[in-house]
Amino acid sequence: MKFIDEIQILVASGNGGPGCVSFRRESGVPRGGPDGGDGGKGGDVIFRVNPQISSLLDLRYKKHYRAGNGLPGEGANRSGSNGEDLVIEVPPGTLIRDPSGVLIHDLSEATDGAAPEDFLFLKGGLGGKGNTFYKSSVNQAPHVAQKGLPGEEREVHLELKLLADVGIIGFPNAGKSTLISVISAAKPKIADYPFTTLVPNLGVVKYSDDKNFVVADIPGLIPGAHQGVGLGIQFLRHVERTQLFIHLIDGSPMAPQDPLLAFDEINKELELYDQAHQDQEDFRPLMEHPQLVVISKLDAMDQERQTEIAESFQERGLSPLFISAVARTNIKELIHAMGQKLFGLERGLQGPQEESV
Ligand SMILES: Nc1nc2c(ncn2[C@@H]2O[C@H](COP(=O)(O)OP(=O)(O)OP(=O)(O)O)[C@@H](O)[C@H]2O)c(=O)[nH]1
Ligand SMILES: [Mg+2]
Repeated sequence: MKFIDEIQILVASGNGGPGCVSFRRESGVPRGGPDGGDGGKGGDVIFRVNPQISSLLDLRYKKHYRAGNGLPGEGANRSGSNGEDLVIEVPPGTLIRDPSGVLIHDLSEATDGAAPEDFLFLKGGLGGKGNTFYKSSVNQAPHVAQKGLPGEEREVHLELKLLADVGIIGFPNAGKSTLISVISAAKPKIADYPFTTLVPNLGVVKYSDDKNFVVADIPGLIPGAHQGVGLGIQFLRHVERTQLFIHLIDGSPMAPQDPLLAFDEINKELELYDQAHQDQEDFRPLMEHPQLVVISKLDAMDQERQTEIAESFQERGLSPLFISAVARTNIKELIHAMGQKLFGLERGLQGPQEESV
């Protein structure tokens, strides 16, 4: 199954209704004056954030979305009804782009946490004037009325970036899904072969009584990912807006490559991805995200191997955290470290109270 997080649709605002040509007909009044009403206004196209929606899935069944047309004006100076607005509901974090990729509007949450306001994208066409409008001292019986103005039609590309705080990145099989399954209620598929995860999984991690954060487990990355090799590339976009990466590296002796080499290869991919996307106006370089370096599968390595791995990273000035998701070793410590990175600033850099973890 493909994860639908991007979709292209055609949206159109409604046409204005035509004005009406009509004359009063009353008994005893042989030639009544003009009484044609105005046409109704076409409906607008509005994008609205609905926090209950978490994907663009619901929009995939239809390609064309049209607001209602304004109805024609009628006699007796009755205006036509306005066309119904088209309200397209999207999940928070949806970006609206034109088909060439230029950002039209960002429906992320407002910075104060409030839901973003409705985005009026296309206005409906104005209704035409009825012939009453054209009555003047020189033309008492105008036989003209205005056509309504046409609505607008635009192709738009909707894109959803998952709103996760933390992204777990690493090679396939590193244990990313296993980790998210022990720190959150997420229940992703876990298996002993690469590319088990085909779509991102989101999990909410409880940090303290009043603080949670969202972690995203994405499909594994491999060299060449930035050029589309493997699966991971299309999902790097999802972690672009996270504030923190867990860089997870398989430390077990069965790992296909040396942990430090694996670490470097993934970072190289991030760098190449950044180079390829640097011209995009709203892009946040992946290499600017702080990383917590985490070595997985501690239960499967002996002390000697652990020391070796630790030393190789220390030569780079890095002190990775060793965890075992299976044995639940250092999991609390990892959650604590994530929370400190995420909320440390808010708490004046003092970090959380020990007992709140
Ligand atoms: N011994 C041990 N095995 C682990 C641990 N964590 C994960 N594994 C195993 O490693 C394998 C891969 O785990 P996943 O969680 O599916 O790995 P992933 O990184 O999500 O893999 P992809 O989705 O393919 O990218 C599975 O066989 C897990 O049981 C751990 O802490 N200890
Ligand atoms: Mg996985």
